[in-house]
Amino acid sequence: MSLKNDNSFNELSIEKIDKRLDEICSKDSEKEFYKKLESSGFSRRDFLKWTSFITAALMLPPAFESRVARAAAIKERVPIIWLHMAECTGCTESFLRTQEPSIASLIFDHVSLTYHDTLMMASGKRVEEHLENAVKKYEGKYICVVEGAIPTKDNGIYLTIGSKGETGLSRVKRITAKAKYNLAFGTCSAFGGVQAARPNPTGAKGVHDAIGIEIVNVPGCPPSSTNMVGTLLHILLFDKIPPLDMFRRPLWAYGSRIHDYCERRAHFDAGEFVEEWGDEGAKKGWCLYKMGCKGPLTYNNCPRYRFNQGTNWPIGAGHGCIGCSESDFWDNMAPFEEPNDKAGIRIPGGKGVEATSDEIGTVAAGVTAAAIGIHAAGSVIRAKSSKTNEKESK
Ligand code: FSX
Ligand code: SF4
Ligand code: F3S
Repeated sequence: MSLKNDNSFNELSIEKIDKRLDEICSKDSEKEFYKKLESSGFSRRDFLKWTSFITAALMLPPAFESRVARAAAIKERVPIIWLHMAECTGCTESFLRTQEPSIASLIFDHVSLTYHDTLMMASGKRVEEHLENAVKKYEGKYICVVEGAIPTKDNGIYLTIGSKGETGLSRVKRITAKAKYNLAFGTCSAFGGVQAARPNPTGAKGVHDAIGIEIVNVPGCPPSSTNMVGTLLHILLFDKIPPLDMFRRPLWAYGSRIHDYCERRAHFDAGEFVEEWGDEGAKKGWCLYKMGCKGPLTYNNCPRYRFNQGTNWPIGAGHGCIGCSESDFWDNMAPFEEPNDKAGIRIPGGKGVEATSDEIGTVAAGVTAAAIGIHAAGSVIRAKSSKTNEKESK
């Protein structure tokens, strides 16, 4: 798989994209998709609104809206093989929204989900055969999505799948090796997630750490359907992966901190904090920093696009961010509801809103860096020089 990080486009590349879409998206597929939308209660207008939303989320110019719409209707020739490892299946639920399907979930339903451990009706030997046939038939062409962590201890024996008792470790190695693109959906397959929390008895790891392959990480426990569908649409459109940060996360989705777009940020800046669950500050929607919010350490677009068709997100619902899209969040970000300073968690400062995960991302991986200073009355980020910060962290 090519990991070339190049999202530049010009007229020539738009021409190329159109040609590619002509090749892979048939009129029948488009018709079928629009029928599916209508029967699920979505009008063309709803769909157009959604395509302009996802085009903007992907940071593409408006000229791409019609192309994104076509990519969404692709059915043939982009088979997806979706593997389940050690996890809770919340990622699948996040994109499916089974109770109230969204446009994003309909797209997943429409693309050729050739193999999906959870969603297939069949079971047992037939499913096993189906997987092997799909891998053979679409070798080098399919997108492999991995959900869940890979237990690696004792040769992966703590996760076995199917009648032959194949380990998850062996299966993920085998199936990703023959894919055109590999995507890790969810923090578990990206970084190990809850399964990898100390003492991690099964030696659970994310796919990259477990088998050393290049993979696009779309973390979050679970990730939003916007981030999963957006990443997929990017690959369908450009036939290459989107630009990534140092943790292999698409920059369009994970390029900014929760804290920088948080609706409670003005209260942080004004020094207005919730001090206790249910207090006046909580009722007024003040900042949750003192209740343990990890928004200043976490890279994700939740404040902008939210979950469940934009209905809400953790901080909107009154709880701090627990850093679920960061590596080892279960160990590094806990305790989740203690004031960060009391929990010994130090937040990077000095970089302000311009900080990128590449610059301070390792903090989230457990390396303590600069401290954030909160004045008794108001709060300001003390702009310490990075050199001082480095010293402090040692
Ligand atoms: Fe992990 Fe997916 Fe958390 Fe669950 O399965 S990212 S445990 S929400 O859903 O892998
Ligand atoms: Fe929002 Fe949390 Fe930052 Fe407060 S600390 S502004 S609640 S992200
Ligand atoms: Fe996760 Fe924080 Fe978003 S907990 S869902 S990254 S607000």
